[in-house]
Amino acid sequence: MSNNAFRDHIAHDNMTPLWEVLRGLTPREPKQTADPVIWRAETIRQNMKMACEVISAEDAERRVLVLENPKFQGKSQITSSLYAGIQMILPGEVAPSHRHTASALRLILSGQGGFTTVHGEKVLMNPGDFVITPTNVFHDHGAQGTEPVMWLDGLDVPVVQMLNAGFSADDPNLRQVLTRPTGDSNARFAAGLRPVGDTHGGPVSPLFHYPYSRTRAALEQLSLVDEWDACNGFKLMFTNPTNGLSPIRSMGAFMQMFPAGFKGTSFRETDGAVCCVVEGSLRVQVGDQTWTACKDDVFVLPGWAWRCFEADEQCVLFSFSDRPLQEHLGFWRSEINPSATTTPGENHENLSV
Ligand code: 1HN
Repeated sequence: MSNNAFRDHIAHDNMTPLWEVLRGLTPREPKQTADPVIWRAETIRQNMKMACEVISAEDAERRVLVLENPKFQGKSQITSSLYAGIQMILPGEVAPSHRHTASALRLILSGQGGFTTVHGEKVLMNPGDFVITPTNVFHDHGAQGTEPVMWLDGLDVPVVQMLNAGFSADDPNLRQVLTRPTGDSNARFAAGLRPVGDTHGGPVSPLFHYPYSRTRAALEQLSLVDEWDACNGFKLMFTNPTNGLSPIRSMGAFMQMFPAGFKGTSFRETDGAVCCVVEGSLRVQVGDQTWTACKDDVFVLPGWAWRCFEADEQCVLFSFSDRPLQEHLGFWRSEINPSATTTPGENHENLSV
């Protein structure tokens, strides 16, 4: 019997020969599944302006433009494991309260007066702030100032879909009933203290608002004292204060600073990342693409694609990825490009990490 005839024969029994698919199942190294793509701030703003004419936040439930990777058309994915979108809310609008299994993280891009209510606590959001909505907690958004408020959303939707573990529910109230005063979680958990007897410490962070003023000050201090990393400049990750891990276990979020004149070493990491420029501008080389990314531009660094950063002026960059998930599973790897031109000392140091 020929190989083909054999394959067809056992297909009727829902079986298939492993020897025909083995290499595909265990590739020698990760294949690039996502394209390196950039969404320019101006395009985002123009399309969002039109979206505001087309639908209200309440009718849309969430007025969001999904950033879809061309490699995942129709799938609402920006990488194989991440969802990203840009959300806008106009003064006085309500994005109704709901909850779902997928966790969300947000980077506020523009506008004063935006707020989100998470688990009964209202949080005011300013540009540069990092806010999370942990798994399965009610959340609604609004804008109480005079300006539209826009932010970048990141969710672990593709992971939840892959595991088929998703639930969702609408809140009977359009807006949540406030059960805790604004600032409560920050007072309890952001001062290097935590209430004695507190039962947090599980996978969900009790802290869900990380103001940019603090993030910026931390980066500034790092840059005054430390040597910069040859690939990533000065890079911080957001943490859950009760365990030092990522506030969302499936996604990590980072803020990094590249000093003016930074010329980075080429490297790659297995986690695909979504990046957004918060301050300044950055020259990015990734795969076969080269961009100068400016404020509020959003771009994708596909997992295991070579990337390299250069900054003529100081740049602050936000990013999120599935790194904590990969690290938890023991999958995460990084590598410096062996053909990268670095000073011998730098290269040696980084390879030994
Ligand atoms: C969601 O609930 C929000 O709450 C934003 O702001 C984006 C994308 C997919 C599924 C749920 C939000 C979302 C989302």
